[in-house]
Amino acid sequence: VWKECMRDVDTEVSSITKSFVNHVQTSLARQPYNLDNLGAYQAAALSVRDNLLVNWNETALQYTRKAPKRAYYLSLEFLMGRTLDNALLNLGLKDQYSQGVKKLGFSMEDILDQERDAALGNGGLGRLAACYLDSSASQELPVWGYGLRYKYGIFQQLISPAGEQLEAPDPWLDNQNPWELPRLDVAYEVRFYGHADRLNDGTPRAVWAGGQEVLAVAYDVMIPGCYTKTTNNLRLWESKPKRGFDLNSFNAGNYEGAVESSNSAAAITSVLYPNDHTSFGKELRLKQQYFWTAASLADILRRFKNIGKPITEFPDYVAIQLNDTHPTLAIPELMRILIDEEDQPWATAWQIVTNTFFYTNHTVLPEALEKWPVPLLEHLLPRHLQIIYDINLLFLQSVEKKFPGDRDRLARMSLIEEGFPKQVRMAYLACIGSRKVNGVAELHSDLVKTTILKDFVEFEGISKFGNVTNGITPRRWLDQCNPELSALISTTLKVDKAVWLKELTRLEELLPKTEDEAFRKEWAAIKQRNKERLAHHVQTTLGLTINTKAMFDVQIKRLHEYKRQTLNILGVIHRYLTLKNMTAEEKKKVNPRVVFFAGKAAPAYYIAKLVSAPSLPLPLPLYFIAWLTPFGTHQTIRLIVNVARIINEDPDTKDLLSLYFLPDYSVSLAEVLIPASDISQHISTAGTEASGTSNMKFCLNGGLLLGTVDGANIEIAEEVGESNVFFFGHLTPAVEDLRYQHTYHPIPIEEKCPALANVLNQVSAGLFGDADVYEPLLNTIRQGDHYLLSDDFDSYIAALAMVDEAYLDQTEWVKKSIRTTAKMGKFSSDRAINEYAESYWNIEAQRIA
Ligand code: 26Y
Repeated sequence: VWKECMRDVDTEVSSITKSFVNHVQTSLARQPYNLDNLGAYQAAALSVRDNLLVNWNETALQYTRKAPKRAYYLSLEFLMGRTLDNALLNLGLKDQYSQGVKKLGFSMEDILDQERDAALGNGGLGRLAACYLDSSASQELPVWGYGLRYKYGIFQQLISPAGEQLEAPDPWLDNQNPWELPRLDVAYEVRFYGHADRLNDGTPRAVWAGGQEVLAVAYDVMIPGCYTKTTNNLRLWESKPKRGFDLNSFNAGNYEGAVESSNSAAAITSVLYPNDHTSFGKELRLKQQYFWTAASLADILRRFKNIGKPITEFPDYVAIQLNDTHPTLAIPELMRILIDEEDQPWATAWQIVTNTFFYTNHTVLPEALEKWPVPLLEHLLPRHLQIIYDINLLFLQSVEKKFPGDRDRLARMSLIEEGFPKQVRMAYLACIGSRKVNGVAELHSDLVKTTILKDFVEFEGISKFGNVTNGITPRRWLDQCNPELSALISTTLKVDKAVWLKELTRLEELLPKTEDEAFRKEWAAIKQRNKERLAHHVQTTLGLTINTKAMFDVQIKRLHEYKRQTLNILGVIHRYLTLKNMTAEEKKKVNPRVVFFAGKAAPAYYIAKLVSAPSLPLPLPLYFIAWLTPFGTHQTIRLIVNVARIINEDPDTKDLLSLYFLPDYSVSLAEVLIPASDISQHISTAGTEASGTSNMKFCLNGGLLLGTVDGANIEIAEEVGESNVFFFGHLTPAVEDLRYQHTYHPIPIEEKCPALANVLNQVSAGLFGDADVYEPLLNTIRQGDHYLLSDDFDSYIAALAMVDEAYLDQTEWVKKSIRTTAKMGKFSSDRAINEYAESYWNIEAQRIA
């Protein structure tokens, strides 16, 4: 067969097999006859890459020739997942390749399964960046991503038999990565430390010299659009020592000293910080942020200069989107370049800067808002601190002008927060340095405007502040993860998926089909097969047998107090206790339920284990915080695992209720879980989840939503109709008052919510073992209860009961499911990215011929 394939080049499939065999023999230097699945994956990937490269080169060439305005998406996280399947689908080559590898004795499914996830992100913010790249390319928009090429992505999560989260490094680059192109010719020097001396020559210029210089080297990742030639670029920077090692120390016999600086340079991009929503003020993290923004800006500037326009026209050719405050140093960095290197007056420089940047806020939780200690900045980036102080001075002068004598306001709005140490408020810097500021769902954008940036709205005017509701790419989150549903939609709509995948509102044409019984049957059968696919996955990976006749109830997301996985597990215990008290007759009416959890908790000590970077002695409180944070969420995992152990073995209940914590949640696992869900939970305390995006993914796949009136849940309900979602809990305006009550007029939990008190007491009594371990977690609910579990528990249980009842009427349930999918058009990331392109960046689609 192999020889035959080499000869036959007439058909597309044959040319695929030919290129495959060619890569096996040349790129991999292996023999075709004893190739394993990993080798087959690599050969297939290299062959697909050849296709992408042609388009990628063509795209780059045309952008250079036409020099349109471009946008750059700066994100410390890109949670890409796997690439091969996505590339095949976007290129429209999946069937051909499947046939090709089959001819050679491989199965496409096995080959796809060999690929490791590129997991360079924590969660929502990183996956959003990945969806936006897919949409930019698919919409033919000239958008590049800039990020870091971490050697280790998000840690691998293992769960010990006792239910503890263990973290192992994720050395995702250990196998060769066929999707990146090392660009050793694209490199920039980045400086740290040293000293900054103002010239005091009547200009604002200064000279920054000395310190440490490291090299940023580019690695390019091709981003193919769906059914278009456009193939954009994601440029990831790797840090390298500027010189290999210090020859003097080496000659003096000091080997460790000789490699020290090279080690510390390499450490910069060694590992993704695994915390989202809790900022620690660590030096290495700040180094990452500067290293990445400096290299990206240098690269963007070089490209702009090739056009040959005056620097004042920079914002006519460049828009830069800041994905949260993580790249905010780009603002003082561009000021530094314009002033110190381009010799621009301050006002001109500030004009350019504030017309170039756009800032997206992704959270209003105080612990996630970045603040950098002034002493740390002064030490690491002395020139940038000067510039930040200058920006602040001029800014506060203008505030004083508008609100004369309002000293409180000046203190509130200052970029510098007083204290020990003083800290720079990065969200404020991002806000005043940008042209537009946006939140990620209607409610969240309103909260940004009325809480954390209220003073800035009053000062700068409301029109600077907007909303772009998040979106998800239907390519990965429907066509790729749920091929059967995708095929059914194409048949039903009587259009090729190439059409509706890019015009997602066409899903509305499914609506009349809710009344078509044969269609409903087919719809339900696909859901059932997806449940079986998940069960098969769990069986083969964990050896557990799952009841596929049950309702599948899923909560998958980072573990966080505010996301309230604890509420879910306490609800499960409540259900268990209720079942235990039922008669056999009563139990007959109960629909079986399987509850799935997955998600990673921020680890306590992780970075220290992976890198040993020199660290500036920080003030004690900062160290202290780093010791304290993640324990609650670790206890929640432990509780889930131990509850599962008891419940899944209880002969009285196990047919009606079972529970699984699937370890090592990832994009690839999500692709199996989401299409299998009947109901998914998005149950954050109102006002805390900025948007959520997995809620959109579940609904797009016909899963119903159980949630609070928070984030994008609200807009989903607006689209699909409130009768098709299960809402519960207090609303955002009530939260502040409730918290006040908890602090100043606490009501004992026995009185306030007896059902919850009973559940907590059973856990305390040791029903699930380890009673002592859970006590701190339970006490956060009994006292303080910052996330209002005791306020929402009763309505949560009521909502769960409504789900049960609705599920009994399968006809009506399937109708809800179809309606939900049909109304998800708004949540395509194509819509979102077009809003950014039109309302903010002012860029246009470029047809690549
Ligand atoms: C400062 C540092 C510790 C930090 C690192 C990562 C802070 C925050 C983050 C990540 C935040 C994040 O993922 N936010 C999520 O963004 C999604 C996309 O907009 C939203 O859907 C989701 O509600 C929000 O929590």
